[in-house]
Amino acid sequence: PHDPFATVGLTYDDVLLLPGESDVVPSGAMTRSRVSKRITVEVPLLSSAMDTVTESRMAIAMARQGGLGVLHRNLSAEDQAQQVDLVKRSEAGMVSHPVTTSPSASLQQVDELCGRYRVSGLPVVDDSGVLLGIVTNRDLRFETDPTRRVDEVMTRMPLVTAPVGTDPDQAMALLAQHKIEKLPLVDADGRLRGLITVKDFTKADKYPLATKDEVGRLRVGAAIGIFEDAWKRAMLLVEAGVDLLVVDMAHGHSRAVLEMIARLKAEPSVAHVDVVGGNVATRAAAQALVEAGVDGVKVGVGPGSICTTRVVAGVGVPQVTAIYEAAQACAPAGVPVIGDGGLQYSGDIAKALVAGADTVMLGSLLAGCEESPGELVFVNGKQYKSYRGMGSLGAQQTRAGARSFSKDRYFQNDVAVDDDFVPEGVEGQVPYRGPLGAVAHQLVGGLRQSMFYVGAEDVGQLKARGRFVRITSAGLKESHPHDIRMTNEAPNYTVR
Ligand code: RVP
Repeated sequence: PHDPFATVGLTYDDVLLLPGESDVVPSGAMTRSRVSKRITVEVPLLSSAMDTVTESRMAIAMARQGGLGVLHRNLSAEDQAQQVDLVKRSEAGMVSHPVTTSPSASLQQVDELCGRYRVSGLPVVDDSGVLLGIVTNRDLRFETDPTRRVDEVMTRMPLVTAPVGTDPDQAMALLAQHKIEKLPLVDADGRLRGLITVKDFTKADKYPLATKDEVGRLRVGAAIGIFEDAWKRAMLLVEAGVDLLVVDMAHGHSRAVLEMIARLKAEPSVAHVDVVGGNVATRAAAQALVEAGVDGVKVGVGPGSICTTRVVAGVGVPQVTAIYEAAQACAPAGVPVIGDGGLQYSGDIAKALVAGADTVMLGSLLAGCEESPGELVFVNGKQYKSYRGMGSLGAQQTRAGARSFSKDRYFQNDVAVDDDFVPEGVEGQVPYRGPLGAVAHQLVGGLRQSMFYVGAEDVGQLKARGRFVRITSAGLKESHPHDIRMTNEAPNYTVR
């Protein structure tokens, strides 16, 4: 018979990891994991597809740190694809499709392009792609007239170039020998085929863990929906070079989501892109996504810090149980699980992995970073950044302003007026945290400490060896600093 009280739901604050015998030192712990079937990350952290968390700047920063950003979809498909493009061109061993300019362009246009792509110069090509010269900050430094033409100031051929296929060591030697910063790669007909820059080498040294594709470009994910425009959006994102599509709905266990996934997996032009589906919180839902052919399953119904689904609809599953249940369906099929939402502290990352997740997705923990969209606000002398749910009224209003191209994650795309909208999220602020690098350092450092305590050299061992102890509210109180007046917050601990 139907038993409505079948399971107990536990979340991060209900459990702790048991310490286990350990020969592992934190610095020796390996945090590599899988986001989806074909995408590996050195750091198992993803940034949420939210308009106060992930645009191109955050996605670039996340990939550099060894994680992955998932671009939000509260903007036009064209703008979202443009952000994919920005990430893919940002840094690489080699830029295969460098941004270029033409001899007749104005210096002002060059300046705008350089600013948009954060580059210091552009190769100049003719209509058929033949390299004519290069215009860099050296050529521009003493120019005062922005209307001058590129061909009046550019450094002309012959330039130092290299053939397609030049390896990084040879390229570096050429850059050093000629004391130049950019090395265009050309084919036998003199057409520009790529660009290698000094900056890319220094970045490679600076970000050894960076998440990169086969040709050395940073990886990026992007969220899409299920309504009419979603297919077109997906195709634009794929064209722009996206690595991961996330069919991102509040209720992933629905026919439209499963159909969208199956359709994407059947599309030849998407074959090289992994497709994640979500969000789900039960074993049956995860099983349905697996059967639809997903490369990854995103778990979380209601755990988010800004989410009100569990009180508005009374629906959800506490996140540790939700991850555990989903993993029961995903692990046997070799489909990675993303634990999305509800993480408050670095210790929650290891708890998610032990419960069955392969990576976690973070919103509130990253919204305060310099790289997240939005301005700093001052409140009583402290710095904050705004953070809001994608199901909040504010996010809905942004969406309504762009009604024609973006549809709702909460299945309310027909709602025209604010008064009719039933929000499932709130708007707020989080403390400013500075650059992602420092924040990620604390989060990954915490995970390494977890692995040390559990005695796990890598994520596989963490999953295999990790055991939970259930705690009570007295145990939770004991876990946090208590019975003192805190005089100094730590970089990884603030009172909420
Ligand atoms: P958190 O990290 O706890 O801030 O949660 C972030 C997650 O919350 C997102 O990745 C998303 O799955 C979910 N979310 C986003 N908007 C809303 C909402 O408005 N309810 N929820």
